[in-house]
Amino acid sequence: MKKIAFLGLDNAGKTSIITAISQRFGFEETVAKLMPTRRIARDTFKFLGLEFSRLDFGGQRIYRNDYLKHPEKFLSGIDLIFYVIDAQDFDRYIESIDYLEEVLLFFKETQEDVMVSILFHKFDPQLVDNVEINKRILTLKQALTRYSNHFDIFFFETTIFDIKSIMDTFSSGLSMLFEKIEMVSNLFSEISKNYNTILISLFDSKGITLGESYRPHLQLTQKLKIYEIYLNLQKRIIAENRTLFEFSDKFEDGERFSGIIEVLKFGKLDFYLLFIIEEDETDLEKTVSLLDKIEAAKPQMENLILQLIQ
Ligand SMILES: Nc1nc2c(ncn2[C@@H]2O[C@H](COP(=O)(O)OP(=O)(O)O)[C@@H](O)[C@H]2O)c(=O)[nH]1
Ligand SMILES: [Mg+2]
Repeated sequence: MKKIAFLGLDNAGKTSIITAISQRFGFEETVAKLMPTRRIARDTFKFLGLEFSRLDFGGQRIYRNDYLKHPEKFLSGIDLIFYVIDAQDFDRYIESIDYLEEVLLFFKETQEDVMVSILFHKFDPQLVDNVEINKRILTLKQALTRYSNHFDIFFFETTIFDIKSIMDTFSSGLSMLFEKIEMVSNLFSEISKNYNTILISLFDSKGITLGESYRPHLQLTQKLKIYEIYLNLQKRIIAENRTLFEFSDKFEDGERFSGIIEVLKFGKLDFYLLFIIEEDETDLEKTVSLLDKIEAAKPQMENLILQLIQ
């Protein structure tokens, strides 16, 4: 059993993030009704056949004091921390860093191995080009790099208004716990070279990415378009009990693409393979045969997944 902890001050957005991850569709209503978390909320989930315990540490000061007073009781055995900072709340940056520092001190002293993902959360879409918040986040990142001598630290910007930012962050964090997982992305970039690939990606049934390879310079709006398609397809595949779906669509600029989503079954575990390529408008036959060719790569992929499942 692996242990994952969501830590940070109260109101940072920890419970919202967990809710978004576990629901993925239509979580807005649940998030709007969230109450402050009392003490520690726990749930479990499975990834690659391995059981994970997910701990949501209520961030009120009284709880924080309690955790820090008995860290061996609360923090011991954690494999991965998602440390959530409310990026919009400049006034509490210092308080948040102080808390992180104390948490990390425990792991440093006990020499327990822990991975740390730091989330600059509430980085909402309308703030992406905001100079002030970008400057503040950058300063904070610079201050935080001093921990990288002792810990594997990774930074992410997230917002619940972009579910992809959350799922990508969660997937990256989890994949740090699986050494071999990067082989999936490596295989995909190899395969991509042979076709006019826009995206090859492998998800589990909860939407956690095992690996992906995008066409270089794919714009954010294009990525989001693809992600929206993927979410809808996954919903339909489940609702209609299908294992395969072919589709064709276009980006805002008119560029057309074709894709296929296929369910790969391993015992009780389902994985989703998404393959999207540029459409060759002069020769649609060619596009169709390309989609066939992904079949050729499947044995390799299945072999890889088998190695990853615990
Ligand atoms: N603007 C914005 N608000 C958010 C975001 N995520 C969470 N919130 C809000 O932040 C508040 C605190 O969220 P909650 O998940 O309870 O924080 P927690 O105390 O860390 O668990 C709630 O009002 C949420 O609706 C986000 O990405 N952007
Ligand atoms: Mg909470």
